[in-house]
Amino acid sequence: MTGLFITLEGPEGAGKSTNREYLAERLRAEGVEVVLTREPGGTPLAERIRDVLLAPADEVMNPDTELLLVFAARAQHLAEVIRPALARGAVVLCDRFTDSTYAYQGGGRGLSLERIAALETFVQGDLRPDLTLIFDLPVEIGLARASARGRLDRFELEGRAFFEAVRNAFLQRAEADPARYVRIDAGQSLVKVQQALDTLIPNLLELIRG
Ligand code: T5A
Repeated sequence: MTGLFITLEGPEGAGKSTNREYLAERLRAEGVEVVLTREPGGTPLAERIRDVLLAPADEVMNPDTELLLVFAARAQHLAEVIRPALARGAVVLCDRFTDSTYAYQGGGRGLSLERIAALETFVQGDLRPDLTLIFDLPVEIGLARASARGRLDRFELEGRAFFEAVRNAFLQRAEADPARYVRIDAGQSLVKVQQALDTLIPNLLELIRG
């Protein structure tokens, strides 16, 4: 049995965590086993790597270090959580995955996409998400939502140009592969976003039940 791997992506404050819970509730109500997880993180060791990635620090993190830490956390997460869950037929709902690496380390930091792709294959083999929901919204709205929560993490301290590049990278990836990506207008009210998610549920159930 093989499960279904669904990732939720998008810039800061897009509502990925909020809507991950919503989707999980809707699928569980249909009797589906759902594993909720996130990146960077998802296991105790990967969460420690997350802390290193997100904590503001005086020493500037080299972009290659950042890239390797993201994939180190991912290797642990895949081995401990994602692959076992998929092997037993569960639906994995993951808040961020490798599209975030293409968007933040590729688009934001300007690292080579070929290098990211090489690490993607090294760490994941041929495993890719079955479906990716891109929660898209104007940068200023997302940053306002994120900063309303208080202290900013190391990424949230970046400037507007960084986040515009991140957003564009997500949109380009979505446009290049419409079979895998669904763009959700995350700048609308939460009720409207969740109405948009509701329309996806019948298709998701069809995919899950094969
Ligand atoms: N990263 C990650 C990389 O650089 N490379 C990688 O490969 C990976 C995997 C992780 C950071 O790591 C970077 C990217 C990130 O900077 P994170 O905390 O997981 O950080 O990600 P964030 O995007 O920063 O998480 P946020 O919590 O800010 O965003 P979410 O999850 O998209 O938003 P959410 O659901 O927490 O909502 C934020 C606030 O907005 C409200 C919510 O109630 C909440 O208060 N909200 C809405 N308000 C109005 N209307 C709506 N439609 C709303 N939806 C949510």
